[in-house]
Amino acid sequence: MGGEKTGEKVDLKKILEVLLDFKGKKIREFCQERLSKNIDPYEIFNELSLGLEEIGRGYENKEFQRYFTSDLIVSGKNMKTAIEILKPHIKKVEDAKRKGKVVVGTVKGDVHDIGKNIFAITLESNGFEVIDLGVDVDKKVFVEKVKEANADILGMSALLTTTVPYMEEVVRELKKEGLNGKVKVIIGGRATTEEFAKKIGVTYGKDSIDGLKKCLSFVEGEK
Ligand code: B12
Repeated sequence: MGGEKTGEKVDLKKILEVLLDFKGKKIREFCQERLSKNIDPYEIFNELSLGLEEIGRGYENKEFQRYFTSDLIVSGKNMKTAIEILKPHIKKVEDAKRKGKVVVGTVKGDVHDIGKNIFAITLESNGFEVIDLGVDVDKKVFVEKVKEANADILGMSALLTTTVPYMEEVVRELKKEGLNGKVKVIIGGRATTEEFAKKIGVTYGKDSIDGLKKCLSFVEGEK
């Protein structure tokens, strides 16, 4: 997908410096520099995500807390800038006959949307029409939009262990509204697991590329 890998790795220290720059200048320079080296935008997302993981770990470690909520905010904001810069460089599939409609959103109580946005861009670049409901989405809204758009697929994201169970409520609501089987459901986000997906009878996407593959298999299965 996209450009070549040069094999050159950036070190974590540099990535952290870029993500934690509250002026937001370093992230622009970083993205431009990596793009000029013909590095695939997905590879750049992955590099930056390693930094987010590290910040998450340093935040979680209460005994020796290295990062704080302000760091989560700054790194989140910089990652969103990176998405804006990298989005136009993601290769679009040219034979993109419309593959299907996907409603996506982060579930109620959860405002993390970086991964969900990457997933949405991945789908769009590969011929899907995406209706993005944003974050903190209520089950009624998910169901209403799926119906309104006559969507083929519903994609839900969650990054908090406390918001994952809400996905089951959405699935129940879909069943209640007679949409069971009519719309395929895929879940993802750091706090979700394959086991949980199985338990609630939906599909799991480990990352945006795996999610894309599964969405393609849903619509191809229908033809
Ligand atoms: C940035 C960040 C924030 C930012 C979010 C900004 C934004 N616009 O998203 C802000 C500051 C808002 C934030 C707030 C909070 N955060 Co926060 N945050 C993070 C951080 C550092 C990075 C998250 C991220 O974007 N990762 C990168 C993306 C690319 O990864 P991803 O979302 O998993 O997505 C990939 C895949 O999972 C997949 N994917 C994602 N969604 C979907 C959907 C589908 C359908 C598919 C197929 C695939 C898919 O594709 C993506 C790319 O491949 C993480 C640490 C971490 N390690 O993740 C903590 C983290 C998620 N946050 C955490 C916490 C605790 C909080 C707060 C409660 C902190 C507080 N005290 O206020 C609040 C909660 C707010 C709320 N109600 O939601 C914890 C959660 C712990 C837990 N077990 O629940 C984490 C893990 C940090 C930690 N280690 O403690 N946070």
